[in-house]
Amino acid sequence: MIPFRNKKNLYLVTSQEYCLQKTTLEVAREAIAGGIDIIQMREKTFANDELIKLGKELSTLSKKHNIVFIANDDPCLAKEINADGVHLGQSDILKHPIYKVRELLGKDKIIGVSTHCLEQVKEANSLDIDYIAYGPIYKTKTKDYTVGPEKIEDVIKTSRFPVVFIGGINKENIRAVLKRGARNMAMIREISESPDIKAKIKELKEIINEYNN
Ligand code: TZP
Ligand code: MG
Repeated sequence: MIPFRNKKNLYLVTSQEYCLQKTTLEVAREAIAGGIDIIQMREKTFANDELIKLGKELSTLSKKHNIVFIANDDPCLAKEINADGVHLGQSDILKHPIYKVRELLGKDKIIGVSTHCLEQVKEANSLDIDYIAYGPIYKTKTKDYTVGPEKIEDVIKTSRFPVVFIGGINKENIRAVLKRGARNMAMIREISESPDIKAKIKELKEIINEYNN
């Protein structure tokens, strides 16, 4: 298992759709200036050549600033752009069995898997992966259901991996997630739609740092 570099991580999931007037690359640059810890490229509308181009740019940028960079959905893309790892959903791991992904990427890369219930959290414990995501905690634009914050403590206790919480998290509700023990938080809109991304990241990290260990 490759641990995250930090104990608490603010994790930006990119989406050009929610970048308002900016490009994903510009949003990523501002997020890095604000102190983001992890960036995942998740661009559902991009063609493969666009993913490779942006992916290589984000990969180079992330390495320069010592940020963890993860590609979404596709282990081969992750390898091609030299990402630090790949994030896979429940349907992706049917197409790409984890042992094959591990074989392709090697032991020094990060593999993350999405979970949406305690059963999937338990199943993930038997996989050769490095972290899980759990959500959507609150209402979000990319999913038509929520799992709520109620099981956060159980998910953390059950998982042998670090857990990243995702889905509708913003500066108004983040304390409810932190109060239940969450320390890794992923967001699209709260960061990408902010008119001052650098300030937003600082503000979110200050709130996260109000909570110990
Ligand atoms: N997986 C679960 S919720 C979500 C993904 C990719 C979207 C999170 O976006 P936002 O804008 O932070 O709710
Ligand atoms: Mg996926």
